[in-house]
Amino acid sequence: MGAIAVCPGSFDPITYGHLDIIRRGAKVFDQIYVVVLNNSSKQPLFSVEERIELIKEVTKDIPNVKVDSFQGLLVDYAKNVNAHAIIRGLRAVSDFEYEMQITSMNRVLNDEIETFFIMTNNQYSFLSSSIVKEVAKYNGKVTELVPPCVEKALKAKFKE
Ligand code: COD
Repeated sequence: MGAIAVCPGSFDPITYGHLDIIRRGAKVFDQIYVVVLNNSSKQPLFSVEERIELIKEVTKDIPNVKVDSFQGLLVDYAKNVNAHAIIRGLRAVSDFEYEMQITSMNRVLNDEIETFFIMTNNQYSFLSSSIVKEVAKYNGKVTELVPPCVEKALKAKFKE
């Protein structure tokens, strides 16, 4: 059995920043589960189903990626799929405090699963789903920030 990692997030919606972390993770681990979870401090724009469809579309060329969703704790999901690791991306120093908090909490909940951080690609260091939604909401161009199907979905969402 190879090494299995879970790449968790809100992915509301998936951006080129997320995709870069998934692609790089998929080169190191044998199997990656990209899982949409609920972040209780965020109010999502896209439904879980919509987010899953977009992630599936943009990762369809990566054979060792599976896309899923889960209602509950990340560590419980990780255990369900026999994962050895959690992958998270790090952008600026501002990510660090939050990441350290959830990593420590996850370790208290299950100390057998290790969290690995992948440093953002410089090109995407400023990029977040929130910034993309803000730009798209006011009709700004997001072509360099998200894959074409996500850009289309954002346009449709803000027309509603
Ligand atoms: N470059 C590099 N990495 C990036 C970029 C970028 N431009 N953009 C985003 N990322 C990384 C983020 O750092 C993160 O690692 C990942 O991509 C996903 O980001 P988001 O913003 O979509 O997801 P989050 O941070 O909202 O996800 C939080 C979870 C949903 C994973 C968390 O709330 C969770 O685990 N919820 C389930 C309940 C639980 O178990 N809670 C934890 C107990 S404390």
